[in-house]
Amino acid sequence: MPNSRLPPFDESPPRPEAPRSVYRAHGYIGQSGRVVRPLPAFAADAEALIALYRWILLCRHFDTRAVALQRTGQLGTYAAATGQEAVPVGVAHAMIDADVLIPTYREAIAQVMRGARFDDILRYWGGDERGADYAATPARHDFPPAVPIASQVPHAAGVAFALKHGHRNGAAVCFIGDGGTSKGDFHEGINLAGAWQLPLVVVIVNNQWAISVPRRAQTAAETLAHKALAAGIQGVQVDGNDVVAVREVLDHALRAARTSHAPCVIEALTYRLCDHTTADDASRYRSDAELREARKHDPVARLRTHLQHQGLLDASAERALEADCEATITHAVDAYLATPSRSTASIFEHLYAELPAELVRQQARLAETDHGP
Ligand SMILES: Cc1ncc(C[n+]2csc(CCOP(=O)(O)OP(=O)(O)O)c2C)c(N)n1
Repeated sequence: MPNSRLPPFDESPPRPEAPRSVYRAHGYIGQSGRVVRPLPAFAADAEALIALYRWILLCRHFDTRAVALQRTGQLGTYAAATGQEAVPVGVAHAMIDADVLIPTYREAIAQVMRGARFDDILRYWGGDERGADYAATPARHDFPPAVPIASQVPHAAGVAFALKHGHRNGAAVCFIGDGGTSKGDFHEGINLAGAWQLPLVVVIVNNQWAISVPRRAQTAAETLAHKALAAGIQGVQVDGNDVVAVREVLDHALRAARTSHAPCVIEALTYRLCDHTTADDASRYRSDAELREARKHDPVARLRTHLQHQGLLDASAERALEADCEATITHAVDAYLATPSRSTASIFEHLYAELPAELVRQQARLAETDHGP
């Protein structure tokens, strides 16, 4: 018996013709810091460019301090973004409040740009759940970092579904690493976005390494953006060390997602200049020569050189900016270190609205044996 409640196939929503190839987005600021193509309108504004530079610089300062805190036993572990800062900064800069950010463990700066605080991020990595409880919007309606690899992509498709069917003018923006695109969850999430035409933008941060596994050993796909084609959605490659290009590509993708629910996969080409996390030693699997070569593409140096060439950043302005970043991060570190620790029992507080029986048992057992911090 056919199920009369299911619509006949020809009533499914019309879909745009599926893309047949990926496209490579234009670059704007070349490796030498010179403009290689007229800048898009937003970047013609000197203040906007300086603001982007400040975020990129803040990210680098924060990472340096967070790693130092871990090395001195004051932070659990940490995943720095050194070398790939232009991706999260360009992405978050293009987002509007109605969008929803679904980050991994390496996009702290994007979270901060959306209202999380640096001291929240430190609390999170220090093992304190309060570090994922952001007070300010839009960070408050965003997701906390996903540590399981790729599980966030189906979640993001669900967010995009809710945005579309709740008639909200926003898109879901999901980050994933190059290694994460080998996982089934990635394909499942983008497949759903294509089938249901969801306002989902997936940003693949291709930093070339999944811990010790290089991109070339990970997949035979020509580019990671090509993986979008199997889902019937557009794949785009962009120079992830050119913050203007990242910002511009995201702006287009987000507008299309918000206005016509067109999903998109964007592969941002960049490089992780640091260890995978503070628990890693990248020199065990990566050559010095490769690292030296990658340093020539450093996004911080590229934007700084560009600003200097344009006469937008002289030595004293740069010193002031560096001092400002250092003071901001010091303030956050002080707030983190001054946070009173919580009782061990608090580990039960943020998991469930109602604790399952087994956890109730464990909680009672802890109460019998725990004699305070
Ligand atoms: C489901 C799952 N499997 C394995 C791991 C262990 N793990 C942590 S990071 C990582 C590699 C991730 O590489 P990539 O996706 O390229 O992201 P990157 O860390 O380079 O930003 C792995 C396998 C995990 N966190 N989750």
